[in-house]
Amino acid sequence: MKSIQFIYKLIPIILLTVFATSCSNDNEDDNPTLTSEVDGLSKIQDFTNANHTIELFNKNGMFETGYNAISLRVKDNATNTYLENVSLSWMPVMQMPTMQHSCPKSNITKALGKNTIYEGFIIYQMTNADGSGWSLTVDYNINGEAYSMTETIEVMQYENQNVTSFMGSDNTRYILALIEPKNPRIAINQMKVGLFKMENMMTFPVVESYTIALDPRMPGMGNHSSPNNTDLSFNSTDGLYYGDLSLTMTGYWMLNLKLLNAEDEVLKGEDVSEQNESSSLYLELEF
Ligand SMILES: [Cu+2]
Repeated sequence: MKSIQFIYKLIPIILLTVFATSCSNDNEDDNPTLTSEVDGLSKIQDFTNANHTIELFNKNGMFETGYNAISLRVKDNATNTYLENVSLSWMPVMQMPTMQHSCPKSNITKALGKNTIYEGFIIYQMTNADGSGWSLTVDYNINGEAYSMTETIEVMQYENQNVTSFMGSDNTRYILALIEPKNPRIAINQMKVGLFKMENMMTFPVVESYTIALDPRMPGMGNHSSPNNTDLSFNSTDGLYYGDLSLTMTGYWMLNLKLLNAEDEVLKGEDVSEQNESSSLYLELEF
């Protein structure tokens, strides 16, 4: 009797093992634990040289203008294994008719709780209509040995203005990008924004300790606002700006903004009023 009970208890474990094994066999990778580290992510592109393949992933499987959270892993082509001790950095470059420039980007760090996944973000402030213009260089170091790969990438134009590049009254060029809400709801949403200044064509450091005043409006509905919004303030932990965004209904919202420096001087943007429908500094959101 006891042994039969034992077998019954074992059945779900046996089924689970068979299921998990058959699942991983369907996958191109032999090791099921490595495969699971990219669950929920879609491949954007592979960068390949004789030694390694760098695999780039995000949620949508493509680069778009605005904020891109990106996951990477590095495969040793000879052993077909993913490497756990790589230091990586990257440099996106857009080739324009008369010059080239980069864009805001983070460092690349090991993803929390993962063995083979590295992550960071890139904020593409523009692209060509056909997605062309950008290349990405990834420099990486394995056991003291330096490598580099450069590939052409495709950056598609996102449908709404989720990033904006503008000149402040202080003669500094800034880039402002919407990061959250990713999935807006009828509620008070956490709004998260990245603010960078264009120090030169290739360098875009984080701007600290400014304030971003927020006035969301629905232009299609008498330009009404919403209650309980808060201005965005700087968070020194992650270098991004946070505030409350109140969305009272679905549809198209214009997030009117004003950028104020640490001395509370307005660098860009205007108040919305009866006479002035919108700010010259804004982001868009539709849900
Ligand atoms: Cu450009």
